[in-house]
Amino acid sequence: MKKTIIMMIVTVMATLTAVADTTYESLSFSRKDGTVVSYGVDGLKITFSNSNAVIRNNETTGTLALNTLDYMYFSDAATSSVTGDVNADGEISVADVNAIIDIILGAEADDDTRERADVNGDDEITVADVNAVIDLILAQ
Ligand SMILES: [Ca+2]
Ligand SMILES: [Ca+2]
Repeated sequence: MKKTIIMMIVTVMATLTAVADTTYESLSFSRKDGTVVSYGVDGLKITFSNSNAVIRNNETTGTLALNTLDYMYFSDAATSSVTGDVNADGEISVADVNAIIDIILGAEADDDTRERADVNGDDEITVADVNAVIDLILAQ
């Protein structure tokens, strides 16, 4: 019995240590329709008003209707299921055009970001992806 309790304490402490050592970079929101949007944790603030969550960080501001949200989670990389949303802020905008251009010009980007930057899905990040995002912006 004593051994079991000690093992449980060790397990809990190991888990807490693991959590404390993990640096999460994004808070992701999964919507009921299956779409996901992420916000970087730098300067992250969430306020609630009029049945919306208003998410602000050092880069952007987003509004999510609470009744469309399924769950949220911290993750070590930003994710977005919106095609063309390269910077994973939930919107398709000129910031995503800039993100692709930065990658074309040699800026470092993680695999997830590179995957999002390949908007036309031909496994290359080129000016064709810039055009694809511009088309998406103009189609909004
Ligand atoms: Ca975006
Ligand atoms: Ca491409």
